[in-house]
Amino acid sequence: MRIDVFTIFPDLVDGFCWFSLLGKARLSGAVEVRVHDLRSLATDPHRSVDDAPYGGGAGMVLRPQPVFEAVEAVQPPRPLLLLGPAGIRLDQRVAEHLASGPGFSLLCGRYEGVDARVAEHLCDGELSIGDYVLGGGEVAACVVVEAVTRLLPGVLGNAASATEESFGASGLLEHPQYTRPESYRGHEVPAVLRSGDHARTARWRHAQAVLRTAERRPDLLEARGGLNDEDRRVLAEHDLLERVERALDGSA
Ligand code: JCQ
Repeated sequence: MRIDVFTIFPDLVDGFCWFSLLGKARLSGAVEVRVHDLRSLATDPHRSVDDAPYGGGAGMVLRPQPVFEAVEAVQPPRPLLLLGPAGIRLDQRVAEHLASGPGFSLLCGRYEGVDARVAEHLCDGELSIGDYVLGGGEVAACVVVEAVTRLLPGVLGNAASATEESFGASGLLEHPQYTRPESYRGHEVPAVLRSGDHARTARWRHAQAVLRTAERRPDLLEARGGLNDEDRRVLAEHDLLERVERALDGSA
């Protein structure tokens, strides 16, 4: 997979993408991240990329010329997506969709915005990472690259971890995880996890995942069609069915 990023802070995005899992994915060839400096195609002596808005108002707007020419010089993989709060929201489904193709490109907006002709006549869509405003799209680009890359074949050490986790096939939040020691400051690891009974452990984890989702993200449980027979069975086994039903009633 190839991902191209257009930004006025290329070192920020490229640097982030060399860390941890992402850096390893680049070294292994699972992903090729190409970061391009929008300023490199600014032609005026001051290499400016922004200008005052027509119609007046505060702040500056990213000019179309450096953006169009930077993109045209590279012919990056499509879709080319503008990052900004007006875009469609990134979620796991969108990340999976992007991970399923051969590549895509990201354009980082900045200032009070980007000349509207860029979104209209150069980009293929707009992508948001959430309902808040950032100073620029760079951090959002890092989020998108990381969320997509970890889904690529061969990137996660454990092939199961991408599907077993939150928002995987189950549509549930993850069950709680514990590691050593058995007792920390008087707080014990649940006995079932130390019992060696793998079937009972799996049912307890399932019950915990449903409980967490019901109490913290009832909207996710609703979206997967509420509780099924197996959910009810493992919840009843652990005396959690009434607590989960109360949580779901309270959220309706
Ligand atoms: C991304 N959620 C918020 C800031 C204008 C395209 O125009 C702009 C882009 C930005 C940067 O992106 C975000 C963002 N997802 O703020 C202002």
